[in-house]
This record gives sequence, structure tokens and C-alpha cells, in this order.
Amino acid sequence: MRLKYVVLPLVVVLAVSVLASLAGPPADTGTIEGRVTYTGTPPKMKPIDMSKEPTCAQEHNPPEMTQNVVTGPGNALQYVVVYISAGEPPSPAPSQAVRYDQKGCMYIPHVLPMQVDQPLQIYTDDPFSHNIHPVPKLNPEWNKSQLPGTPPIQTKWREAEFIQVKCNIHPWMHGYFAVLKTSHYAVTDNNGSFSLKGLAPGKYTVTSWQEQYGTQSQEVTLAAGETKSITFTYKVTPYLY
Ligand SMILES: [Cu+2]
Repeated sequence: MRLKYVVLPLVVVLAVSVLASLAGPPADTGTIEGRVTYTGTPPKMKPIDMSKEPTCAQEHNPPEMTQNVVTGPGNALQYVVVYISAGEPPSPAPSQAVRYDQKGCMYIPHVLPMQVDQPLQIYTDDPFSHNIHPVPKLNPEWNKSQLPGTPPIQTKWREAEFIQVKCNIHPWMHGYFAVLKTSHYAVTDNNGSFSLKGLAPGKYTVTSWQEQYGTQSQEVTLAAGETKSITFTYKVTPYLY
């Protein structure tokens, strides 16, 4: 009897929201994009000696270089995390997992961004054991051995922070987890470029983080549908801290 008066509007509301989600972000959202660059003389990265694990030494010929400070054309800095650190409510954790790989005695990618409470899957692709050892300050610390051919480690992080990742078997293995409260983040590519899309109009704090040189922040006010371009510049020295 009365049911159709309830069901019909509900169907209409559902259909409209499905159509809206198919159309992508609302037209009035904007973008903050730009580059991360350096001035000064960056430290020289060194070839990684993998002779303790001959399979890896053979696989990387010429050897991989250390990744503490990776530069690109036009004074670009790669592997810098750029993210919204204030100006929006925390984003809900996505159910989709992020993937981290141990491959050829390297962590791939070198810097892996994710959100607080987002599932993290750590794979090993190597025919020998690793012992992955993240070193957090706010989250609980752990290390886990992973034999070849075993399923990925399934985990997540409760607190936002930048976590150094080491391997207790291969001391040269070195990477970072960037655990963030926002869904608006990027890691710079070899041109130092980043793009934060789908931002509602408002005033934001944008922060960049580089593993040797730390964080920098800028305030950016974004009007509806606007694209703003900003640059972060790090003063670098030939020495690692
Ligand atoms: Cu290892």
C-alpha cells in the first residue's frame, strides 16, 4: 500500500547518487600542482654493494645507487611526498590495499604513501629470505621474516607518520612508508612533479617531506575549479645527515 511512496524516492536518490559518482569529482573542485626542486650541491649517491646476496648482485649490473637524495632534470627532487596537512577533515581509509615489494634486494617503490588504517600488503618476489623491519616512532615497531614463496604480510598503520623500513638480513635495503591522514597526496617523479586533484574550494596547508631534508609547508587558497601551481625548494648540501 504505502510502500511504493517510500521505495520510489529511495530508488531515485540511489540512481542520482550512482550517476554523480560515475561523473567523477564535482566540477567545482580544483588542483594544486607543481614541482619540488633543490638549490646547492646534492650528495653523490653511492653504488650499492649486494655481494652478500650474489643473486641480487648479478641482477643489478651496473649496481643500483642509494636513494636518499634522488635528483632529476632541472634540479628536480624525486621521492618527495607532497600532501594536504591541514584544511580538510581526515579522509576515510580506503579498503583497497597498497602494495610494497621486496624485489632483487630493493624495496619498490622506495617511498610508498598510504592512508592511516589502509590495508598494506608486503610481497616478496625473491628466492631467499628477507626480514622486514619498519622503524616507527608512534606506531608499534615489529620485524617479520619472510621465506621465499610465502604469501604477503598483511598489515596497516594506526598513526600518521613517516616510517623508515629496513631489512635485518640485507643492511642496504632502505625505504619509507608515508602514512597520511589525507587522500590528497603524491610522490614526486623524476621531474620533481606532483599534482593534488579533486580539492574542494578552501584554504589548505600543503606540506612536502623529503627523507634527508625534512618538511616544508605552504598555505594555498583555492577557488572553485581553480588550478594553482606552487614550488617547494630544498637547500641541499653534499653531506648526508
Ligand atoms: Cu632483505
